[in-house]
Amino acid sequence: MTPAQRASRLFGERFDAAPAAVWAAPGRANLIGEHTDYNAGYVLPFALPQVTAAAVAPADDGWTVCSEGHDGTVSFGPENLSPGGVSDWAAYVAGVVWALNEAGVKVPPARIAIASDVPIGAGLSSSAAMECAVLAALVDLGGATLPAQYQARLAQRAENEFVGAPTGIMDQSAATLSRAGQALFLDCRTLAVEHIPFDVAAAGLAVLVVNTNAPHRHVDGEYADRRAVCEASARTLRVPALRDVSVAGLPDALGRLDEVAARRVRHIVTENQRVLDTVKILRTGDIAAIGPLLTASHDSMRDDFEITVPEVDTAVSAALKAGAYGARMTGGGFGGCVLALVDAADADAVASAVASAFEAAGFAPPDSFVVAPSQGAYRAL
Ligand code: GAF
Repeated sequence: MTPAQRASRLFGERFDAAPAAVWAAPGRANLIGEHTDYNAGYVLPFALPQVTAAAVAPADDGWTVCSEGHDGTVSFGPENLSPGGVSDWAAYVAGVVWALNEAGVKVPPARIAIASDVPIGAGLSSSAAMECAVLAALVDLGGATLPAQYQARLAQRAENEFVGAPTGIMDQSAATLSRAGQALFLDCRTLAVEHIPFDVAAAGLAVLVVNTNAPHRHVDGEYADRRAVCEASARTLRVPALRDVSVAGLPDALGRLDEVAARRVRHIVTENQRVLDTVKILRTGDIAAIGPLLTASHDSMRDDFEITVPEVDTAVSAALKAGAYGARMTGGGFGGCVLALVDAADADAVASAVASAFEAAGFAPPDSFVVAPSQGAYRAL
């Protein structure tokens, strides 16, 4: 059963009624452009086939939500709609209701059931998938129409201001705006979007995602720290954001920063350039040729931005050794997933090579799966 069908079934079980609509929104992998979004830079994510589905129907008052894997239901009303008013997983749902209210979009009282096949806590944006599915479902239920980019912005507000995670706009944009067979080239300053052909299967290639299953270590604090260092560095350099430092201007900029800040800034500036270079190559149709840029991005995250962990580095090295064109950690870091660009025929062999390397290193086994670039939020039922 798809997550949409499971959400619909769960709705029936918990609320003894049928949903009025079911919406789905995908997790994402980021092809390249890490930690550049909150520096007003460039990102190039694509949507995963794995989605979170939200089944909804009107209610008399307030909001009642349930989710697969969690007993019972959680209810909240207008009195709970301030940051901290709802905790745990239901905060992502309440945050969406809050963000819509804040934007003056009337949200109908509703019952909501959620099911997902996006791995949780793996750096594949399960939270953005939930926010975007719930948001699209509630907007639909209320009979409103909101531009997709605005929906992404409101979902980000839910995450930033209600849940309290200081993330950028990439994940909610990918969950909302992506198209099948394409990567989403997003300028995080102007929010200009371009869909870049990325039909790996048609090119005889595959994107292998390796979930390292490495326990996330201090993710929230480390993410906030990286963001704070980037913003402080932009102030020192007297630019609005690190996006405004060019590769040519980098040597001068680095000389004005302390050693750690200099490395953080070098990652952001070179990573923005790598996104632009990747887009340029993808436009030629030679997908395999982006491999070295993916690997260079990983090296930069490992050495300069320092957001990788041994499991992630091991997965990248093993994938490259087994013949991947390029490999890198994807997402915020400190655990999570690696993506490797491989010949489709080699995907299983690369996955086995990574598993063997994990065993040799004494790590818990990883989970590997091939993903196709998929579409953003859609009405599923
Ligand atoms: C997380 C955040 F949510 C994104 O906004 C982005 O900063 C990413 O980490 C790193 O590129 O997924």
